Amino acid sequence: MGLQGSKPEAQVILLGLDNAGKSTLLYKMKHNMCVNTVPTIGFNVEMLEGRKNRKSVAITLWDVGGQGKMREHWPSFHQDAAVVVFVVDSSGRERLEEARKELEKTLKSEQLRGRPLVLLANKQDVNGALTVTEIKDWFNLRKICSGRDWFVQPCSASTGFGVEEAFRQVIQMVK
Ligand code: G3D
Repeated sequence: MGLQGSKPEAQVILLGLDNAGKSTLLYKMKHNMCVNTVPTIGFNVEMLEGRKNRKSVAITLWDVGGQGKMREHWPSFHQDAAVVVFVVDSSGRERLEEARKELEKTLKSEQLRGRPLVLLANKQDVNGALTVTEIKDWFNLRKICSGRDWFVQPCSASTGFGVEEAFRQVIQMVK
């Protein structure tokens, strides 16, 4: 699946625990506006276009549901993914360990070997949200991302802070 035409195309998967803000981010990137979301059952998909080296790049962004049962299906989305985007609720310290385990498991997937990771430290608008440095340390990113490009982008899907930069990072990571 992809956009028609001669533009380079890439599949990007948007992963993260339920409630991390994946759907809100997807629609913020797409429409640059806030929408009310409902928990993702199955997946949402959007086709977006960005520019890299003055060329147009089309990406298909798959928002795979983060609820327990759906996580079993994440591997079926791995094969064609050019970039992995992992969304973290930076304000929800009590679920960080669960998120860390899921990210580690995802990065161990053979099909994702060497694929770049963009970690979105979402919900930065919430008081007390973890900073990028805290997130990098908590997730031990230098270690678990050895052998792949990675980047942490602070953002807020609610206010739009960092969302454009996040999208630009994703486009830059597409090979
Ligand atoms: P998911 O797709 O990862 O499951 P959603 O997550 O996009 O459905 O978002 C889960 C909840 O977090 C939603 O709130 C949404 O509005 C909120 N949210 C998403 N991003 C942000 C953010 O950057 N800041 C804040 N403060 N909230 C955010 P509800 O109340 O609708 O469940």
